[in-house]
Order: sequence, then structure tokens, then C-alpha cells
Amino acid sequence: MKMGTALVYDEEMTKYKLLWVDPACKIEVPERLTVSHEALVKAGLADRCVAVPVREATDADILLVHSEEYLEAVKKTPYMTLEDLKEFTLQYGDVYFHPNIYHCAKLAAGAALQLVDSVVTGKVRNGMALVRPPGHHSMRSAANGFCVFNNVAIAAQYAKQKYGMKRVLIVDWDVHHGQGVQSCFEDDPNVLYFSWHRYEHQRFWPQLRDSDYDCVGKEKGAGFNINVPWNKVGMKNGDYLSVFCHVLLPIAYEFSPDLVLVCAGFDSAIGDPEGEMCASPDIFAHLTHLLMNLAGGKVCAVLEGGYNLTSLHQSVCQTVQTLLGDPAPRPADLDGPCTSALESLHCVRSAHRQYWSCLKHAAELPSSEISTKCIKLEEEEEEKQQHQKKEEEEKEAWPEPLKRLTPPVRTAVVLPDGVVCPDGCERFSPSEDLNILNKVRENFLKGPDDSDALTTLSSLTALVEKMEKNEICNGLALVRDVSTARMCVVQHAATAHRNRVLMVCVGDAVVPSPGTDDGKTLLVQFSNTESEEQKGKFHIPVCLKKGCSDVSGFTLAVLGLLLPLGYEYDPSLVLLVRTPGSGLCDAAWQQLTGLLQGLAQGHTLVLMQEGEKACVGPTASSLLGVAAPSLGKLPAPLPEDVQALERLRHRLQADWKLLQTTAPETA
Ligand code: Q9C
Ligand code: ZN
Repeated sequence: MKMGTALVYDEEMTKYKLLWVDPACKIEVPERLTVSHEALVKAGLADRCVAVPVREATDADILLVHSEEYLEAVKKTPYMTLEDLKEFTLQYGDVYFHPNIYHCAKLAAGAALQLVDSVVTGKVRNGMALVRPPGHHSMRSAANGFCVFNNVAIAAQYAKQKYGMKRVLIVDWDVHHGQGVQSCFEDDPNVLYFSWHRYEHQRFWPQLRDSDYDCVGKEKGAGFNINVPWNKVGMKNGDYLSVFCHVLLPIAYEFSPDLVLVCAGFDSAIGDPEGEMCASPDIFAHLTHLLMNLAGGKVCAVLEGGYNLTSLHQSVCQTVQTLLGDPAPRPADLDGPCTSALESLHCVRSAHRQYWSCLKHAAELPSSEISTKCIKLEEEEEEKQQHQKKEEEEKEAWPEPLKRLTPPVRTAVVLPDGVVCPDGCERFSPSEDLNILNKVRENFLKGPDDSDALTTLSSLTALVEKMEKNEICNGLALVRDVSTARMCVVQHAATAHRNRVLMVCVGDAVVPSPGTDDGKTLLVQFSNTESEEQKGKFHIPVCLKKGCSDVSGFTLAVLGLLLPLGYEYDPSLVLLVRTPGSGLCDAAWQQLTGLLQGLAQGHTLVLMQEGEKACVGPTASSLLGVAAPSLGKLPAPLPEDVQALERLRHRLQADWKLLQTTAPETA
């Protein structure tokens, strides 16, 4: 059952460089690779990966994407003189050639293919390829933007052809638009391409009209190309997460890929001279985590850009460590999205409304807003310069991501005697701490001789304490009375004053809300019961027409409501409570459990009622970090549900900035 993470790397790919003076290309250096790899070794991450060798992509592989003429032309470069190479280079944009680059480009594409082979055949669960040259800018018949062959595009075609993959998702989080990938799959409905990129109303390289949000794909592929243009620099963690929650993830879950490929460029991180963005390296832990429950966990990340060597290696480590299954760190200082990001978000959602049912019944937008793009350019320019001065100071330094301390125990379980402990979990022994026993006896016992309840509740309390001390990552308990157990845990957790508990309740039974007004608990409750109006900022009932039995509606609520709330609230503990009769299928429950582990450093405690024995296995496997099974191509959610969720989000937006999807001024 234990499955690894592949690391595909070969030093050979450091053996080419720029041989003449070209300011546009001087940032693409061999050290990008050596520094990234050394950081993985130093952090002990390389050792934990399965080393997969590279290979040269064959002509047939390369011809999956490129023209014969172009391949033949590149083939001649190893024999060219310096002068010939310079001249050859001139016909393309922002790229250089070297006698060894053809060899490296074959290895880079081949590395992506080796990664796909290892993941698709199940040798490993997921993986990353550290490659040079990058790929996503190269076109069918042209090198471009440091790229020679389109590594990820070739890998996607290969996965379709060799393994019959029906649907491939490509997530391009590099700060540049992968126009080569876009043009390769523009009319292909089997490959969903998502890219965010610095755009600045078409003033930023490669300055293409086709990189804008309204470029959605052609013919049968209409709707399968998603562009999120960043029209300002300085985008932060909140901007990135908000696009994931409100655009990429809902669409990706509806699409239901068999395989996820990532154009993993890290020039979108803070400190990068090309991107000039302000997202911290640990955001990549979250972006990675959020993709890891798609396609049964088959995620292949292939390096693209990233030119600040420090920010690059930190981001690479965050990505690989997350692929390995270590819980992501709590995302620091999450702001709501900025106005410019909200404008982009709004435009993309509008442009895709007609193609995706998760967006279809979202609030209609004033049509006048959709085409207004190039307004106030001069004003903006000024503003930008001021803004940049400020950012430049900030950009010089950012804190190094903290070492992730992995608790010795991943999953502890509190189960009645008759229930077997699932593989890989540790049975939690009852607490003998007198303090705890007394507290539980005083506050929660109904009768003086309810020793079963005393044992369970004090075990839970002790378990929470160990999670706080990071001795245990997560836990699962089958209890007779979830209601009391829930109160007990919340009350205990709230005694440490810096703690916040996110309590997620799934099921149709009405749960009384324990004190949720001091902000120490945020309660989100999914049910089909139209409950009284929301009770303030910290108690959020989510009512779905068919409760949790409608997987589409439920998924949408989790992605577009629960995740942003959770990220903004930033709990130290997630308490996931499942009441009987929730109607939720195992796969959707596992998705929920898996996704929530991105919060609170993975500290999730699941409470289930005794009768739900059958659910222990699936829950444990999610807590252990096994990818949730795919939900399949999701049918359209009920229009009422989409509208209800939109209304709810709208109402909560003033309190929770990550729920916004439209800019305040333009609404
Ligand atoms: N300011 C990748 O990130 N433009 N390619 C350089 C210099 C070219 C980036 C302009 C950027 C290419 C894979
Ligand atoms: Zn880039």
C-alpha cells in the first residue's frame, strides 16, 4: 500500500549555458537545477523519494507535439559553430542555443515521460521532475522563452496515447503564460489547460492577446482552456488560493482528470525578478496539496521557470515535501484577494460560465464590466510605480519557510474494543492523567458510573493535547455520543487561548451550536435542513437541497465555501464530525477529509458515531494521506444549490474576504 514519490533528475541537464551576452536570457542558469537538487538533498527529501532515471525522448515522442522540420533543425545545433548558434537563435524569441542543449532538451522531455510512466503504472503515487530546459513556451515549430521542446505537452499527449488517459489536467502555476501548451491543446476537450500569468493588460511578455481570460479554447475544446491574467504585480498567497478555490478546483473536480500534470514554475514566488509577485514559497505546499486528491493522487510536477535561486529552491522543497505526504505548514498572513485579482477572477468566471455547471448559476454580472479592460492605463502605471517601490523593499527578504516537524504518529484511533485498528494507525491508549479525568467527570458525565464515556472522553482530550504538542498528527474516534464528544473537545481546545477550532459537521441531525461567538470556534454545518438564519460570523449552516447525498452540490460547497473559510480562519485544529444518516458517499467523505488536511498543519480529529463502523477504514486511509478516490465526472449540481451557495457566499463576504469573487467597485 505504501507508495512513494518519484524524483527524476540528472546532472547532465546542468551542462549547457548562455555563451554570449543577452540580457533577456541571462537569468536562465545551470545553478537553478543544482541549487534545487542540493536543497532537496540537504533537507533529507531526495532520500525519501524514489530516484527515477531520465531517458532521452525519442523522435516519435517529440513528434507528438512538434513538427518534423523543427525537430530536424534542432538536431543540427550540436554541430554548429558559436556564430551559427547565435544566428539560429535569432529566429526565435527569448531563448538561446548551446551545443549540448539538444541533448538536454531530449532528457528534459524524457524525464517528464519517465515520470508519467512511473506514476501511471503505479510504481509511485506522484512525483517531480527537475529539468532544464523548461518547456511550456515552446511551440510546434519554434523555440521560445528558454524552452526547446514542450515537455509537459509531450507528456500529456503521451499519457493519452500510450495509456489511453481520457482526461488530463495541466495546471500551469508558472508566472508566464504557457502559450505553447495552450496552442497544442486549444481544440482538445480531453486536455484541460489552466494557467495564471503576469499579463498587465498585455504589456508583459509574451504580450499575446491570446493569453487573456476570454481565450477559452476552440471548437470542441471550448471551455477547456482557462487563462487567469494577473494585471498587477505583487500578487500574494490569498490571490493564488482564491483562484484555486473559485476557479480551478471547481472546474477540475467537474472535469475529473485521470492524470494531473503541473507546469511547475516557481517564478510566481516572492523574490523572482521575472514575476515580481509576493506569494511565499510555502504557498506551493498548499497548491500541491489541493491537487493531490484529484486523479486518485496521480500528480506529476515538471519544473518550468524560477529565477531567484533562494525562492526557487525553497519552493521546490515545499512542493516535493507535500508530494511525499507531509502536512503543509499553516499559510502565514493570508489576506483577501486584491482588487485587481478579484477583477481577473470575476472575468474568468464569467467567460467560463457557459461551459461549466459549477459556474452556470452563479450570480449574473453586469455585462458592461466584462469588456472593460484597458481603462485608466496611465493612472495605473503611476500607481504601479509607487507600489513597486514599496514592494521592492519587501522583496529583498522574506522568512525562510519553517522546517516541518513531522509528528512520530500520523494517525491515532480511539475505537471501541470490538473494532479492529486499521492498518497503519495506532490505537490510542486511554488517558491516566488525573487532571483530565477529573475535568471530564465534572463537565461531561451524565451519571457517576458511566466509565465507558469517561474513558472515551478523557482519551479524546489527551489525544487533542498530543496533537497540540505535535506528537500526533491526526486522529479518529468512534464514540457513542458525538454531541458530547464534540463539546468536550471544543471546550478543551479553547482553553489554550491562542487556539482556534474549525468544526465541520456533516449530517442531517440538528446540532446545537456551542459558544461560537468568541471566535474560538468556527462551525460550518452541512445539512439539508433549512435552518434559521446564519448566527453571526462564526456559525455557518450550509443547506443543500438533498443534503450531502448530492455529490456535486456538496463538492462545490466544500471547494468554494469551506476551503476559503478554513484558510482565512487558519485554525490550529480541525474537528470533523460526522453524524449518522449524512447520506454522504465514502468517496466524497474521503475528499473532504483529504482536503481539510491542508489546514492546521494536518491536525484533524474525526468524530463518528458508533454505528458508522464501516466508515473507519476509508476515513483512516484519508487521514494517513492516501489520495481520495475520484468522484467521477460530476453531473450538474442543482441550480437551487448553486444559487443558495452564491447567496451564502455573498452574505458572508464582508466578514470573510476569501469568499469574494467580484471586485467591490465594479459590482
Ligand atoms: N526580462 C520560463 O519561465 N523573457 N520562461 C525574459 C527578461 C523571457 C520565461 C525577459 C521569459 C521566459 C520557462
Ligand atoms: Zn516562467
